[in-house]
Amino acid sequence: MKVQSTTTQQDDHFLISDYDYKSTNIEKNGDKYIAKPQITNFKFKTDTRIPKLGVMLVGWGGNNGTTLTGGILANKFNITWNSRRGTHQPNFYGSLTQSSVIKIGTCNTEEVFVPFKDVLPMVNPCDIVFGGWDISSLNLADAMSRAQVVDYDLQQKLRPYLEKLVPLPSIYYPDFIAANQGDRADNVIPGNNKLEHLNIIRKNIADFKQQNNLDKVILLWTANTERFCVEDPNVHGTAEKLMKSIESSHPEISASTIFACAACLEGCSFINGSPQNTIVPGVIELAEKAGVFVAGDDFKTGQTKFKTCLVEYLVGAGIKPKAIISYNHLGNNDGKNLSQESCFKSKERSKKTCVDDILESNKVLYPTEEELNIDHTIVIKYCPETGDSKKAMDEYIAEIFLGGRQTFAVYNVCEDSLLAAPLIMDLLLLCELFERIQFSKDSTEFQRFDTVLSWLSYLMKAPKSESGITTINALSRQRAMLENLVKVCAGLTVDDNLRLEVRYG
Ligand code: NAI
Ligand code: DG6
Repeated sequence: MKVQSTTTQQDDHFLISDYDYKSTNIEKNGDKYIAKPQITNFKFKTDTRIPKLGVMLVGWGGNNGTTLTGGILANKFNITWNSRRGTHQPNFYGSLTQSSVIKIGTCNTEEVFVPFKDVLPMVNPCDIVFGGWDISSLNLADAMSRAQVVDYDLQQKLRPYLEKLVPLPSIYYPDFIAANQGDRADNVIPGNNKLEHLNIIRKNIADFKQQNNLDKVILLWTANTERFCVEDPNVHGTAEKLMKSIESSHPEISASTIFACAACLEGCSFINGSPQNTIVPGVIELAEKAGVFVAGDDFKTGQTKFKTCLVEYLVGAGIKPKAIISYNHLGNNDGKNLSQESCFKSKERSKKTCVDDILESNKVLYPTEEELNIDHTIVIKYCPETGDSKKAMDEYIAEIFLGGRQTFAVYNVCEDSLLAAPLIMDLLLLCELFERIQFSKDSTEFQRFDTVLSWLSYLMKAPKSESGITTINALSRQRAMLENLVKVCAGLTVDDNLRLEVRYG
């Protein structure tokens, strides 16, 4: 795709687009709103050179880590396999960047769509070099068998590639994850000195980058859900305090926070795929200083994606959700870890806060704080026999016209990691792309996006936002935000769905 426009310039290295952003400033005058439309000029500069990208996964030997690595290798080497349903070709279904499309315009009256990945130059997932850590020493072939996610025939075909991949020893603070994980922790960096741990992880990152001749590395936590650390401004509040707390091996510094700090100190962006409060203010300050991004928290894969879609639809239709009861049962290692109350609490929070802003936006349905406090219940049960095939059952009870009730009962079954792996890939590819984009507002100097990369909120259950920026959870708004950003950077028109060119030529 090539954009021909007076507002877009391209040379060998950069694509610069000029965009007049239309917004509306609202002033309150007593009980009246005064709306003042305004236009602000933005320029977006995208470095079109595609780097050699390395990714280090924390929890590489888990269900997500093995499914992602094996799935990408299957695509890279076009490995086909057989199951009782026949012969399968590898694909990237479930990946926003690889398997979804964006409308770029109209040809006569026909709408034209292209793959998301073709709007701006992006890394090909098959070119990513993977590495990482796990507290379990199994090589990735054995770890994939343990995970029981991928069809047996594909596991066998991937074995020669995966058995050479062995996770690095990791740091293990048993107090932060469930006690039932202790029996797999046979690949652990010894000692209790958190500063030494940080330095070892930093060296691992530097070695990985150098040995694989990489332009950049991104770290992503896909290890077990930790309990929340007890956040304290004196311990976690600034970069300096955080480093001091690491030096003194403070008990409330989690393993995930050590990895986040190591990433920042090595100049790598860090993504938190679990719900715990890894990205404390001190980490954000470290990231800011290093000029890298942090993003989180907790991958938004199935049940929550649906929830933020259905609740957006109901509230958008003027229907009032009054209760959401979400059950899950699953039998994989994630479920085993979440069977401990402290870890469940972290997950409960991210699964529960995901509709708050959608409800809060509608003061017709929810005029008071009390009414916003709907009956939203989260239950997770560990049932080993179900393996990675997670069952999610939700009942949504809403109030309709004249005091009537509308109830939806939703049953969702799938391999959790077959949804998570393509989503993880998207997080990595988009994070890398956003490292190459700069913007300038009203002809000021070009700058990078804010340190906390809330552009990725479509992929997160509890999206972390820059301070002062409200979080958006509604799925269609999150997707529109991402789609419009890449379109604007490419010099394309943002679609407001009026379709005037189709209606009136
Ligand atoms: P898993 O339990 O199969 O994998 C986690 C891996 O992390 C294990 O291999 C474990 O040995 C390792 N680990 C634990 N502590 C570690 C440490 N300190 N350093 C290095 N490795 C460590 O779990 P799964 O299914 O892969 O999920 C991973 C994370 O992603 C969990 O926190 C889960 O809640 C979260 N998540 C998963 C989703 C999914 O659909 N699979 C969706 C949303 C979030
Ligand atoms: C229990 O629900 C296990 C969790 O790890 C979830 O399966 C995972 O976070 C995915 O959740 P969701 O709501 O995005 O499908």
